[in-house]
Amino acid sequence: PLPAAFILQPPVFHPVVPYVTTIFGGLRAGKMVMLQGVVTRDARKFQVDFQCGCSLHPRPDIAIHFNPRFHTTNPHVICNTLHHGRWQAEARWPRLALERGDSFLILFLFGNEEMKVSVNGQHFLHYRYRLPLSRVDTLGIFGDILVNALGFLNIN
Ligand code: 9QG
Repeated sequence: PLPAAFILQPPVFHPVVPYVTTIFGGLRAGKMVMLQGVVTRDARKFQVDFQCGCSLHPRPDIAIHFNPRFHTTNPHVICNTLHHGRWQAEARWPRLALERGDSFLILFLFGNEEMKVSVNGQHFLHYRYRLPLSRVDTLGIFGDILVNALGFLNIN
């Protein structure tokens, strides 16, 4: 049989948001998720959730919630973890590398201990895992963006 690294997940073009998909084989160190899209002109916020399953009730754990917010006086980005229905302590980045109406390429790169995020080719943040990465098998994209392309890559 082929090693897992050879099993590729096809990219998705122009998925309608909200969009939820299975991550084939789940997440593990060395995987990367690429999101290319546009922030809507009147955006309030959007979120990319790396979820542990896709049940609606109860809500699944969210290992990593990446949440740019545009509607406050100081636009910012929150990352957090939802565990047993409870949000943990928010990690907050005061500067947003994105504005309403911007096109973007966001790369989520998964390492052993943390996820790194780059926005338009610039490192933006890293978020240390609070739940095991191996529990993540679902990606959810919600909120005020248009998605042009969503890709899944192995970088090792
Ligand atoms: O507000 O913050 C992240 O810490 C909450 C939001 C929640 C998260 C959370 O209401 O919103 O961003 O998925 C959610 O529940 C979204 C919509 C203290």
